[in-house]
Amino acid sequence: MQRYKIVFCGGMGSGKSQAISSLSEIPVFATEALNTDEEAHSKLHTTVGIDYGEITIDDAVKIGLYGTPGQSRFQFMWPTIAQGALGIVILIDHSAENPLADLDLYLESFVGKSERIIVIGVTHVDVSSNHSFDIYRRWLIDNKKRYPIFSVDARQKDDVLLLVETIIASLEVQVEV
Ligand SMILES: Nc1nc2c(ncn2[C@@H]2O[C@H](COP(=O)(O)OP(=O)(O)OP(=O)(O)O)[C@@H](O)[C@H]2O)c(=O)[nH]1
Ligand SMILES: [Mg+2]
Repeated sequence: MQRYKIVFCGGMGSGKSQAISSLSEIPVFATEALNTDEEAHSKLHTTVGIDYGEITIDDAVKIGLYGTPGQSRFQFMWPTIAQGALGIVILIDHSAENPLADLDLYLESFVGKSERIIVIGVTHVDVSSNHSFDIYRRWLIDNKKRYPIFSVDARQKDDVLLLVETIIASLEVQVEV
C-alpha cells in the first residue's frame, strides 16, 4: 500500500475542514474552536490546529488528508503542516472580497522549493459574487503559472475526490516520464 500526504490550505471559510470531512473514510480528527474573529469570517467555528482524515483509492493508495488553520495568526504553522506533502490543494472562496489576493498568498506560501503538486479548487461559486470564474484562468496566464483549477463544492465528496485524484494522476505522469 502506497501512502501519501495531501495538505488542504486556503482562507478562513474556504472549506478545508468541510472538504476533509466530505472525503474521509475515518472519523476526522478536528481541532475546531469557537470563532472569535468575526471580522475575518462570520462562521461559528474555526480550525485552531490541524484536521486529519484518510481516504483509500483503488485499494492501493492510502492518502492522509491534512487541513491547515485558515486564520492568518496561525500562518507560522503552515510550513510545518506542509512538510513532506506530495500535493497541496489550495481552496479559494469565490465569494471572498479579494479571491485573487488569496490565491497569490497561498501559492506564495505553499508552492515551496520541492516538487509539490498543486491543484486549485474554487469553492462557493454558487454564492453570489462580484467576480466571474474567468478571473482565475486569466490571472494564472498573466502570472505565467500553470496549475489545474476546478470549480468545486467542498460539501460534495466527488468534487473533493477530483482534486485529490488530479494530484495522484500528476504523480503517475511524473513517474512515467
Ligand atoms: N454554499 C457553499 N458552501 C460551501 C461550499 N464549500 C463549503 N461550503 C461551506 O462553507 C463552510 C466552510 O467552513 P469550513 O470547512 O469550516 O472552512 P475552513 O476552510 O476549514 O475554515 P477555517 O478552519 O476557519 O480556516 C462550511 O459551512 C461548508 O459547508 C460551496 O461551494 N458552497
Ligand atoms: Mg477548518
